Amino acid sequence: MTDPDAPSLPTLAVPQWVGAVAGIASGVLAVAVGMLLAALTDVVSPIDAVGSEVIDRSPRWLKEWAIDTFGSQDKFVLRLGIVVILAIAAALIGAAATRRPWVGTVGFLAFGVIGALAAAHRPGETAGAGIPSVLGAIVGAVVLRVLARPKPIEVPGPSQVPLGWDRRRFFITSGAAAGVGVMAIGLSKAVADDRVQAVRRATNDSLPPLDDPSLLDEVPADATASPETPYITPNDDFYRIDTALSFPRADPADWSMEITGMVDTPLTLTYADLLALPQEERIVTLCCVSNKVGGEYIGNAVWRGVMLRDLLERAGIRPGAEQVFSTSLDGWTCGFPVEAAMDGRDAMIVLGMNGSTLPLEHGFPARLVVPGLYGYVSATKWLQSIELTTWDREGYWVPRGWSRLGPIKTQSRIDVPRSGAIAAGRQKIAGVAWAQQRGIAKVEVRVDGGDWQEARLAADLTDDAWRQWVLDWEATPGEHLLEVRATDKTGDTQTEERAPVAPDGATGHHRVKVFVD
Ligand SMILES: Nc1nc2c(c(=O)[nH]1)N[C@H]1C(S)=C(S)[C@@H](COP(=O)(O)O)O[C@H]1N2
Ligand SMILES: [Mo]
Repeated sequence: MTDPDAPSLPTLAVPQWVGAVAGIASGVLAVAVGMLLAALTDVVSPIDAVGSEVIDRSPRWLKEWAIDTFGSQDKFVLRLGIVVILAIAAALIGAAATRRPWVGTVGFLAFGVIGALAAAHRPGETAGAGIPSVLGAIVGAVVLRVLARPKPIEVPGPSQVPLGWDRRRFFITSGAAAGVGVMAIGLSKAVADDRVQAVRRATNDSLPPLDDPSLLDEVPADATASPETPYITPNDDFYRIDTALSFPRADPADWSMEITGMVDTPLTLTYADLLALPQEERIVTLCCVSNKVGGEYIGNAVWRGVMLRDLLERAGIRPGAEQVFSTSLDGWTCGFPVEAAMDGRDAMIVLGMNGSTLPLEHGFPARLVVPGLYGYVSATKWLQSIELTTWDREGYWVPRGWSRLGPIKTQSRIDVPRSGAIAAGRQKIAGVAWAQQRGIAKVEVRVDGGDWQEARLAADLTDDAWRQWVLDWEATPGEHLLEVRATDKTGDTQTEERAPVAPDGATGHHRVKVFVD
C-alpha cells in the first residue's frame, strides 16, 4: 500500500514502556543465546562467570552476611540478584532506545563485553569463553532494534501520518522473542546438567576395593549417643561450602595433579596413579571457619585416599619451604604450614568419602583433608596442584580478611533438644563436641546457669573426629537455658567468651532455650 516515492515514514512516537518491554524480551533472548552457546561449547555460562567474579570481589562482611542470611541458598540469591539487575538494565536500555536507537545497541554490547570479560577471566577459561556472551549481546541488540520500533498501522490513502503502532503485532513478536529465549535457557540447562551427569557417571565405582574392611563397617554403634546426629554424616547431608557456581569439569581419564614448587622432584599424578598408591582410610571431622556456635557447617566422614606426607617425601621438600599451597580447578587457593603435612597427622589427598567415590560437590576427582585445620586453609576440592612455597603466597580467603592460620577451635553443640517445646519428665540432652588433633576429654552441661554436670561420652574412635555425648535430664515445667562446654585432652576448656566467625573461628558456649510443659 505504501507509495514507493513517498518520503520515509514520519517517526512514530512509541511510548517508553514499549521500549522497556522490548528491552526485557531482547534481554532474555540475549542471555539465552549466551547461555546456550556457552553450554554447547562447554565454557562457563556468562551469568555464572559474572556471579563468580562478584563472589571473588566481595568483601568479607558481604560474604558473612550472605552466608548468615541465605545459608546454602546464597548462590541462588546471587543468581537471582544478577537476573533482576539485568532485567532492570534491559528495561531502561529498551526505554531509552525508543528515542535513541543507538543506546540500545551500545547498552546491550556493553553488557555483552562485561559478560565476555568475566568469562575469559575465569580460571581454566580462555578468551574464547567470552564469545557466547558477545554473540548473545549482538542477537539481543538486533532484536531490540526491531522490537523497539513497532510497525505503524498502515493507512489507506495518501496520508502518511500513521494511525498508531501495531500493538498486537508488538506483543506477539516480543512474546515470541522471550519465549524462544526461555526455551533456549531450558535447553542450555539440560546440556549443562547432562555434562555434570556424565562426570557423575564417570565417578561411579572407580575406586578399587580396599585391602581391609572399610572403617565405615567398623564404626561401633556406641559412637553415636545423640538420637539426632549420626556419628558419620551421610554424603547427602554433608554441608557444602565453596565459591563455585558450577562444578569444575574434570574427566578422570585426563585429569592429573601436580606437586611443584620448592621440591627436588616435581610430581605429576594421574587419577590412576593415585588409585595405584596404598589407600588409607581415616575418620576426620571437617569444619568450616564460618560455622557459628551451634552451627551446621560441620560433618564427620570416613575419608579414603593417600597420605600427603608420603608424596611430599617422594617429591623431597626443599629447605625454606614454609607453606603447602594448593589450587583447585576453579582457581580457588589455600595454604597451611608445611608442618601440618609432616608432623605425623593424617593429611590426605582424598579420593573417596564414606565408602563411595568422592562426590562431585565434595571435590571429585580429588581433594585435600587435613585434620585439625578449618576447610578454608586446607581442604581444597577439585584439586589441581600442590605447591611448596613460602608465606608470600596468600590463599583465597587471606586477602579477604581471614586469618592465615586456621587451627580448629574446641567446640561443642547441643543437638537435642533444639529450641522449642518439650515434655516434662526424663529427657536426653545430647550433641557433639570436637577438638580435632587434640581430642575430647570431657563435655559438661549446665541448666539455667547451675552447676556443670559431666555428660556421658560416646566411644572415642579418634582425636580427629567429633565425639558424641549425652546427659539425662529431669525436665521440669517452665523455660530453661541449656548450655554446653567441652574440654580437650590437653586439659583446655573451651572459652565462654563469644567471638564472631571472622577472622579465625567462633568461640563461646552453645546455648539452647527450651520450654517444658
Ligand atoms: N575448590 C574449593 N575448595 C574448597 C572451597 C572452595 O570454595 N573451593 N571451600 C573450602 C571450605 S571454606 C570448606 S569449609 C570446605 C568444605 O568442604 P565441603 O563442601 O566438602 O563440606 O571446602 C574447602 N575447599
Ligand atoms: Mo569454610
